Amino acid sequence: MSALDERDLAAAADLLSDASRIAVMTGAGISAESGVPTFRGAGGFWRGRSAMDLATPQAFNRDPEDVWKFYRYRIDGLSRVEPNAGHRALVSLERRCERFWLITQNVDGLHHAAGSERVIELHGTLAEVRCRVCAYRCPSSELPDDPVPGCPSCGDLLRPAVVWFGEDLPRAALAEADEAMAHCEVMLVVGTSGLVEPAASFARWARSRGASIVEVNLETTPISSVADVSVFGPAGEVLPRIVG
Ligand code: BJW
Ligand code: ZN
Repeated sequence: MSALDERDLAAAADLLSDASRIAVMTGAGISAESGVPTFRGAGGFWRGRSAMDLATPQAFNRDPEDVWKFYRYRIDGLSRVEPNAGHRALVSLERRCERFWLITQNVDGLHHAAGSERVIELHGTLAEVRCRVCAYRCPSSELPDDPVPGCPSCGDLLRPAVVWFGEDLPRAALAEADEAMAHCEVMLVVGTSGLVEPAASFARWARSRGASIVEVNLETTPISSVADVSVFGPAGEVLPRIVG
């Protein structure tokens, strides 16, 4: 890994320290240093198959047992991972801001585990499961052991409480994200490939409403083209240096 660019770090730190209304959006990259695999790139495979092919309602309807094996593996894995310095830096940022929004695409619960108070979970959570049909929901820790768990309320199938491709995002989360983009002075975008909509468009929307954009990633992404500053480096090293 090459050294961090000190000028980019200073520019990002200046933008953040001058702002009191900050929105942060995180993706899988912030949890990579905790050992949670990302979706795209070398880490995005499970038993040789793309995670993307399993994260669809079509895959679940076709073979729920197969999709449950993948999600049980991930739910079980979460008991062994912990937040890293990147998650913790965002807790400090929340404490010092007048207004703060933490929007995450992640379903791993690590922002909550780090101590972030209000987290807007755009793509749901692995901490809960829900019925495919009725309103039944319960913690994943109460998931029955069956290969294809059934709903105790209506008898249909339980599924992870995450958002798959082609599904709508939670309405309340989208409304809060919209409020964040309308009111933030700076939007900090961390560890996302910027390929999955609608989250991929948030930085552009925030910029069109007057916000400055700071990006933290290992590499250039589509978000880099709208960012005022892109800092290239691991979030666990960069965030503690730029949030003060
Ligand atoms: C580091 C690092 C380190 C690594 N430090 N950085 C408009 C146009 C075209 C298509 C659409 C559109 N609107 C909607 C769509 C369809 C679709 C979509 O976006 N498709 C595109 C792929 C083309 N979107 C949807 O279907 C969404 N629903 C929706 O919009 O409903 C209305 C609608 C439907 C259909 C048509 C039109 C409207 C739902 C999206 C749900 C996404 N769900 C998933 C799975 C969640 C459950 C699970 O976990 O299993 O969410 S997919 C997956 O991707 C997951 C992630 O949250 C999401 C984003 O991934 P992320 O976080 O960016 O991770 P990676 O792996 O891609 O990138 C990691 C990054 O970190 C990289 O850049 C690394 O460099 C970096 N990195 N280590 C810093 N240490
Ligand atoms: Zn049900």
